[in-house]
Amino acid sequence: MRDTIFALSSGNPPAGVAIVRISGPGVRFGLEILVGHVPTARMATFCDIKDKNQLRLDRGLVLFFAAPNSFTGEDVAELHIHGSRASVSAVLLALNDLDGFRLAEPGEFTRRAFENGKLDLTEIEGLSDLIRAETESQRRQALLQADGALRILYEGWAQRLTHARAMIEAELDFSDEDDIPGSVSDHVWKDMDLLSFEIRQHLDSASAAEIVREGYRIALIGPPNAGKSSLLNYLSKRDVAIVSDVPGTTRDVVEVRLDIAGYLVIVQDTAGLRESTDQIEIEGIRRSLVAAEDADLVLGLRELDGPEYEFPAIGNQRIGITTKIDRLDAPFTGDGDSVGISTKTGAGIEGLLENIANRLGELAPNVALGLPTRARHVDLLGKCVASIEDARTSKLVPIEVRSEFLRQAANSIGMITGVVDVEDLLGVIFSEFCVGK
Ligand SMILES: Nc1nc2c(ncn2[C@@H]2O[C@H](COP(=O)(O)OP(=O)(O)OP(=O)(O)O)[C@@H](O)[C@H]2O)c(=O)[nH]1
Ligand SMILES: [Mg+2]
Repeated sequence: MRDTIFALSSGNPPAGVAIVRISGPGVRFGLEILVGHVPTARMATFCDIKDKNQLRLDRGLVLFFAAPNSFTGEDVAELHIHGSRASVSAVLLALNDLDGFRLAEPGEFTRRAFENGKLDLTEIEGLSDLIRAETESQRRQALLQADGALRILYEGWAQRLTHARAMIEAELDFSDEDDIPGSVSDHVWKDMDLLSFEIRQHLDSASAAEIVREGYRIALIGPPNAGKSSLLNYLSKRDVAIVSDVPGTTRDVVEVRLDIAGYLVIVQDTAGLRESTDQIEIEGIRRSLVAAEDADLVLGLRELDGPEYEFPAIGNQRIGITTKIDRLDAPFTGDGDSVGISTKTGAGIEGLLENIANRLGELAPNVALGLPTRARHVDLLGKCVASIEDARTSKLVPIEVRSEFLRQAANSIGMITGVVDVEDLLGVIFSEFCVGK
């Protein structure tokens, strides 16, 4: 018989309440021992919780979910106990004493849910993202995916591929007879053309999804003493990086995670760019350039009236910034199209943040849909499109071969949702979870 697994599913003690979750064939037996009976399914019941020697450990709400109507699809119980270290460990020890019970491995509850067909892989990934979400946009994207936005989309695509193959096979079977109109096959290939277009369009939004999930990367770039570290400290409201008037203060890339307009933004402070003979500084500068290369947005900082400076041509998008505008007696009126700021007075920084928020807002229309959030989705969808294109364009090969290409396309989608054998992937996906999920 399968083990019955248990774990603390809520956060680390101490807390007001802690939730211990139990799943498996031994749940009813465990409840008989711990609370003296199996409570009515889905009804919160206030109970004393005792160990197998009838020693009272705690009291709290107990919930029972009968299979298959539970998160895992097995019998499940939740014990809502006091969230102290001692209460939690007493209850976990008591559970461990029961025959066939053991502590769950990370992600094991979710794995059982997958094995029992409760969730597909994209929903599990959504759940994993939801548990880690730090910002509004991450929460929205993850919730959508956990609710099945991608599953429904991908299952629909897989069905169209299956349908197309069925039509092709039918044509094969009846090809001797003249009563299969050519328009059936026309219809099939038209739909495959459309499907390939839809998937490619969906793939176009992968970078927006990645920015939401992984964060929008901003690199602060510029000559020494431009005020890069001062800006990082100002934005993070902390003394994260060392600020000094010695040029070449920053060497390592220092990063902070901020929430701007509900998006996760990762701001990276970098070493000032200049010619140098110092080995450590040269390495720092190399890292600055890598950060700029990888950034979604580069802020090019230069101090007011500072020496002329030619920015290296790197980075996707860039905003030029003139710093230390507090040194002016008059308001900053502009220097080309650069934005003026001062970390001494805060001047111009509100406007800079709005500028960034607007750029992030341009991603938002996409984010309302289910997007491919992981490299493996993008990878497999790319393979799917390639197979559909092979099927569509290989007009000289036997129709069976074209049908086989469509089978491969459906297979790629099946690997995303997990209906096709993906044993080697499962370990990776479930290891993202903590114990108790
Ligand atoms: N007046 C004024 N001084 C500033 C401002 N921002 C930074 N400074 C000063 O400029 C000097 C350099 O600032 P940093 O933030 O260390 O400059 P950096 O670009 O990180 O320099 P490196 O790390 O050497 O590349 C420090 O003395 C800061 O106090 C500002 O807005 N106004
Ligand atoms: Mg610095």
